[in-house]
Amino acid sequence: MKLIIAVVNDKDAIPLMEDLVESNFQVTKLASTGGFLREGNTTLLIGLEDEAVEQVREILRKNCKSRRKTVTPVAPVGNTMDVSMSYPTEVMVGGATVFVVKVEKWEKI
Ligand code: 2BA
Repeated sequence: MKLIIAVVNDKDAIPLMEDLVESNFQVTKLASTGGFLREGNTTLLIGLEDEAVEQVREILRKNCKSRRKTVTPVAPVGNTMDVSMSYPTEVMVGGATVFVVKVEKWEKI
């Protein structure tokens, strides 16, 4: 038994969940926030049998796209705290960040 924890882009979450449910997987959607961009993303919890992990990884690959995102952190300039300057940089976000975790016990009470 495994638990897949997948952090995905909000835009990919709905079609991805539809695909998972159509394929008879159970999924829980959590609203989450990335620590670096401080933007909303979606975390999915998928409990499944070991032999189904590859099928879910394939569904994730099919539905989750990488996207370029421009970040503009604000850096202080000189010694003054109130003057700042922005340095836009580009980061590549996703497709999906996927953790596959061993589940010791799974029960519905
Ligand atoms: P964020 O933390 O908002 O990160 C968004 C993207 O910014 C990352 O994309 C990566 O390209 C870049 N990035 C993150 N930290 C960085 C840093 N210290 N310096 C430079 N660039 C950095 P992804 O790697 O595709 O991650 C997408 C989202 O997945 C993350 O959003 C975070 O919510 C989650 N995530 C990724 N790795 C994780 C991990 N090891 N543990 C927990 N969550 C993770």
